[in-house]
Amino acid sequence: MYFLSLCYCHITSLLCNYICFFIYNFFLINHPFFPDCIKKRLLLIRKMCGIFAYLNYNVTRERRYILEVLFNGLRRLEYRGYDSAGISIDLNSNSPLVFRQEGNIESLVKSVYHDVAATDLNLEESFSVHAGISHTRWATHGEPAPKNSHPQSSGAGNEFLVVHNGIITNYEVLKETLLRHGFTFESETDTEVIPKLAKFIFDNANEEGDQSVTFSQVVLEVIRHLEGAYALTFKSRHYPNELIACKRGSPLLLGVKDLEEEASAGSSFGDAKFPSSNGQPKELFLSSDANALVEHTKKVLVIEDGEVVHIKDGGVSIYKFDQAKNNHGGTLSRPASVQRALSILKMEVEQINKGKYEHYMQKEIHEQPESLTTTMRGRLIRGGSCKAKTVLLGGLKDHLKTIRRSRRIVFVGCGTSYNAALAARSIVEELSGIPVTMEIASDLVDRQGPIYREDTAVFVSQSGETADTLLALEYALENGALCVGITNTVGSAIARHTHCGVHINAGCEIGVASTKAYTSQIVVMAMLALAIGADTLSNQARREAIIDGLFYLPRKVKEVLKLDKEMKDLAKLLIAEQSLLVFGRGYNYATALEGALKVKEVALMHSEGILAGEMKHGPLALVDENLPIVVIATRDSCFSKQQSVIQQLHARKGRLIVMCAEGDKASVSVGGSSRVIEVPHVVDCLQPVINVVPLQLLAYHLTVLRGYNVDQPRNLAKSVTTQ
Ligand code: UD2
Ligand code: GLU
Ligand code: MG
Repeated sequence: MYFLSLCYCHITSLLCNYICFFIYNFFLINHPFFPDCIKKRLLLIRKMCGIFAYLNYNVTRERRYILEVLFNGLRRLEYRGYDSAGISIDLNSNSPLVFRQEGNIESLVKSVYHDVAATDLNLEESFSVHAGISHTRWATHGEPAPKNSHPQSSGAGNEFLVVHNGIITNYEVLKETLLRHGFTFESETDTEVIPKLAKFIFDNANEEGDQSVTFSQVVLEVIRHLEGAYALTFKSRHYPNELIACKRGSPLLLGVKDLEEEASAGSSFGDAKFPSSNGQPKELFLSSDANALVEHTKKVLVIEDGEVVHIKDGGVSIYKFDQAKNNHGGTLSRPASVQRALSILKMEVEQINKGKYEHYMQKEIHEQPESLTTTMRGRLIRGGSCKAKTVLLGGLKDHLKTIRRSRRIVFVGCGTSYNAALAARSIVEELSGIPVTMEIASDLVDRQGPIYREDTAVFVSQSGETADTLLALEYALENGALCVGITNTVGSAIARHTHCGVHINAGCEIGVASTKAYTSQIVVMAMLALAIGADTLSNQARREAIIDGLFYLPRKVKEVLKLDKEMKDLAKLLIAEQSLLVFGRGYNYATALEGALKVKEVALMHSEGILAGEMKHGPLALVDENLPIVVIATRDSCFSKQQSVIQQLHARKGRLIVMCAEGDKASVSVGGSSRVIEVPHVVDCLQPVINVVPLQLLAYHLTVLRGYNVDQPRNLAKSVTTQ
């Protein structure tokens, strides 16, 4: 009905608009025969930001407390996007207040308390039930400014308020239609059409005499018209103390804290009851990320695409949005609810605190001995004398035969994850005997490069939500390859859509520049090589040596972390430089790329990782007595070649910083002029795990000394969920 009425106004206006609208709404949204792959592709184009909502039910909370819960939620999510933020709480149940501010969360906090003081809003006023929503934005449509921040509103009186993570791809046609119906728009966002559409649908239902239309019915009708990717949370003056959450593409979780249960027994997996409206006091949370939930509760529901979650009277109902079913009826149909179970988060609050460290990146660099231990836990079998040393990757054991039979292994990733795969490439080739090719995810999709049924495609992503990698995964699935995921995030899109995979279990990584996830990824891929090669007798001794190496690796990483002070001193020397080159080869070509990437990402200094074998084919022209150059020359089959690279750079008066194995100082410093970083020696294929650590420390200290934001570098977000 609404769809038809929306269409009608277009027919009566511009024909071209009509055609456009028709194509979008009828074909893209409703037509069952529209190719799924195109629909899916649209869903993957999305941005990352944070949604956090808090609803207290039958438990008295002061306004100040509610505000602080929301602010803390946003602080936990700030790493996901940080150009502006906003919040909505109630003045009373019939009039929501909205606060929006550009800049980081602290500027929002400041402006809220400033406004509160200016308007004499009582912070001590308490509510036995209250629904608050908040948002941290990473702009896609419209500059960071208060008017473009979320919540976006249906207009005067804030009848409907929406916070949105993602992109609405058909917002232009929806906006035109709404404009024709007399709506005026204040922001440049795509999001603003959503609350306005909600009001339009709500008003129409009421005009038609359907006074009892529920909040979930309104939202189900709204999302029927939305194309693109989103996580959404709705709040409305017409439905006080209720919240609606839904998603397609972008992640969203519900957290439930049952206060009575907590007071009596404490909760274990067994009693994770689904919240019902039984009057028991509880607190409910919605969040883009488990990070912001874990301090409140571990009982969560990972909301799935197409689900609409309705929180009302302390109960939660879930409705399934069925895209194929179009609603042609005069009134909004009553949806049937579905049953879901809560699950328990395996995350501790300590994991998301900085502890004794000043920055998350610093903490994450220093916790690598522990994160690597966790990555390998239960997966390395180094049994007694009769037991062979082997690895066990639970997620792959049923697929190893297929992988061994594949003609080619294709590693797909972006940024740091690509570098990790590159670091593991040669050991996978060596132990599996299968050719390994490397693909940058976006480039594979751009080229539509050949992927065959006989290929094993391995998708590497810390967050498991990287849009480019997801698109490449979808492409490989369409082409029939066996798709393997390597990700740090259980339940992420890549973990769900791959045929099988390995969770790296590195623990939550909050610093935008990846550090501990990189080393854990390498270790997982080395274990992957060991698992694939496990059926070959000829390389058994080599495999056992690597397993021993893995076993000692955390200890060696602990040793290399002692270089912290030395790297800080080096950073002091380099603080004013414009540029830094890093030369590596073999196993450590990836280290050169990753070291340079870290410096670029956080210290905002130009830096390039160069394959040392390519030196004579161009980069040598840059060498002079000013440009600092790091050369990685640890012990492996390329060592003598790196010695000769050092000679040649020295001959051009290069300003060298050489990384070598302990005890090798004399063999790498020509004429005693270069600075030397000595690192512990480990088995060659694991050496990249050790070698990257001093470079991570260098990037970290350079950033701090140059006065830049370490954890939230300029223009970057933790998970790049946009193309
Ligand atoms: C699983 C459990 C772990 C513990 C262990 C006991 C999970 C997430 N892990 O760890 O908690 O109980 O068993 O032996 O419950 N997968 C993908 N794509 C990816 C990543 C993983 O499909 O990108 C699949 C994988 O094939 C497997 C499942 O997810 O079926 C869990 O993978 P994992 O690496 O966590 O498995 P495992 O055995 O180490
Ligand atoms: N597309 C929306 C905007 O630009 C939401 C962006 C986000 O995910 O933060 O306002
Ligand atoms: Mg990255």
